[in-house]
Amino acid sequence: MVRLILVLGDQLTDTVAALREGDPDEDVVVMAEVADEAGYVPHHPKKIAFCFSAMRHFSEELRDAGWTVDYTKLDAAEAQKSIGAALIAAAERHGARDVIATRPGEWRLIEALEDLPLDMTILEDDRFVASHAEFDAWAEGRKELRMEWFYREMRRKTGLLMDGDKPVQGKWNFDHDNRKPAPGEVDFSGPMQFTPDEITEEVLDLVEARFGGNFGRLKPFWFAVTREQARRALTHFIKGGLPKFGDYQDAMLADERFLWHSILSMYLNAGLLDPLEICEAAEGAYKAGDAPINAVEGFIRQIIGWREYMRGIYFREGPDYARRNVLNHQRKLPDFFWTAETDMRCIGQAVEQTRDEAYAHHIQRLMVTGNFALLAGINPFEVHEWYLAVYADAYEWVEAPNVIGMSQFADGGIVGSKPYVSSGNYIDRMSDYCKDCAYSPKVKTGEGACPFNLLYWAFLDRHRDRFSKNPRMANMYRTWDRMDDAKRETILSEAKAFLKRL
Ligand code: FAD
Ligand code: DLZ
Ligand code: SF4
Repeated sequence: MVRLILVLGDQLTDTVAALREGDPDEDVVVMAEVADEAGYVPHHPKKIAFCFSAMRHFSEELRDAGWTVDYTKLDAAEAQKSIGAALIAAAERHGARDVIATRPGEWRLIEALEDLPLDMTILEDDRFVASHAEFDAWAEGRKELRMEWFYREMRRKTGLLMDGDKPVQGKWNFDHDNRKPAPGEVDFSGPMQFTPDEITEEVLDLVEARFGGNFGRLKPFWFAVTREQARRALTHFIKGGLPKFGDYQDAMLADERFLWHSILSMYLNAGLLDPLEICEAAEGAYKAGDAPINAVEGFIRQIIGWREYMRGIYFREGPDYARRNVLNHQRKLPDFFWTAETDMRCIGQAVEQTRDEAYAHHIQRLMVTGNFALLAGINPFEVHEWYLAVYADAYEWVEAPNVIGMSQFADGGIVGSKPYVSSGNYIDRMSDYCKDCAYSPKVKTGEGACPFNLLYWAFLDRHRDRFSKNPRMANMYRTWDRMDDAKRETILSEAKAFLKRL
């Protein structure tokens, strides 16, 4: 009897588990654009357009490869509201009961599939370096789940940048040579951009009509939407961006949105690229002498280290992870996260760029918007929903551990051993934002004081019980305690007044 093979919008890989299990001569692939997936958060229009266009292109590739594909467009008469409803309708159309799926990357959808009145087989998504069992075996019994130790296991497992059982050049991590402040000139043109074809144009019209009111600019739309295009974007980055990726990984410039970053996460997370093929391309550049070790090691660490580690944490911690809030932060997300209307230039710039590109790089996400939300005590679930909506690469398995764990410390320190907080000095050192800001990072209180400065000390003071014994934060508490009482009081009352105005 015919079986249905479910392929979701982030499972666009011809070797994804469900397709490997299926038989093109007998089975029917089900792909569906549905209102629930397009609307469970108000996704950025570019993210929806990317997803639908990549899905439509992939369905054509599957047909060319001999599969029967039952594809429903969002505006088709037979469109369904949810993936579950789409599967039930397809089961009726094809007289099927058995469904083979690859495990989705979000708990809500896993649970929805498990509840369906169909015979579901849900296979592990093995497009990752580590399986769930491998991650859990590594994590079991450890007091602290530090990414660096996990990363070394992944280096050994993949053999990337290894010299037998030793890391090449004798060191696992070359971060010491990285993270230089922003340079004056950027000699990389940024990500490869693609002109929309007919399929994408049709999607753009649909997205404009249905989701034009969501936060974010749909056009110009330049993303790759096929594996072949994503491969070209990869080659372009390896040649032009990778050599300086490490040096300027943490730098921020107002007029340079992409710097030497790869802008590959959306393709990787949707399945158009494979993590190992990206890492092997980077390692190849190192072996050919085209990129230095600090760049290549740093880049590979993000993928086989951080990315895999985040996924391990999400699935290990379970469905309640995104709701965690150990610091009991309850403030509402300020409107300027949606409007960019703020006199804090760093935030205005990060939000504007997010609105235009559905992209911001790691340090903008962590040390600008994330840092501010944490210092200001914004409810982490609201922060999580914002990040999930606005970035083209956002799926909960990778977004939640980055936001709830790394950025907001709402998991109590599973991902990070200390909160990522900083005053305005850090942003000033790593960017050119402050020189044109209404505030100054050098001013600590009173007229023109950078809000990050005020909020930073107020955060430490508010959470003294939790953090003052953390050896990595002891210095900051010593500095705070050395200030005279009057100065401390001024800082706290100005921070309070600022938060009241939010
Ligand atoms: P590059 O800087 O070129 O890095 C190369 C690759 O490494 C990325 O493509 C990505 O696949 C991987 N990578 C780097 N850092 C991480 C990380 N911390 N976790 C997982 N993968 C990583 N990444 C997402 O893919 N989806 C998200 O929803 C997401 N949300 C984030 C939210 C916050 C608050 C923070 C601090 C980080 C988040 N990240 C997320 C991680 C990181 O910011 C993005 O992966 C990166 O900015 C993507 O841009 P890029 O492709 O140019 O990456
Ligand atoms: C992100 C997204 C969007 C916007 N729309 C769809 C859709 O209509 N159909 C679909 O199959 N997938 C979509 N996706 C991707 C899913 O949300 C993603 O598969 C789950 O969140 C699990 O990671
Ligand atoms: Fe941001 Fe403060 Fe610098 Fe202004 S002065 S850009 S608010 S860090």
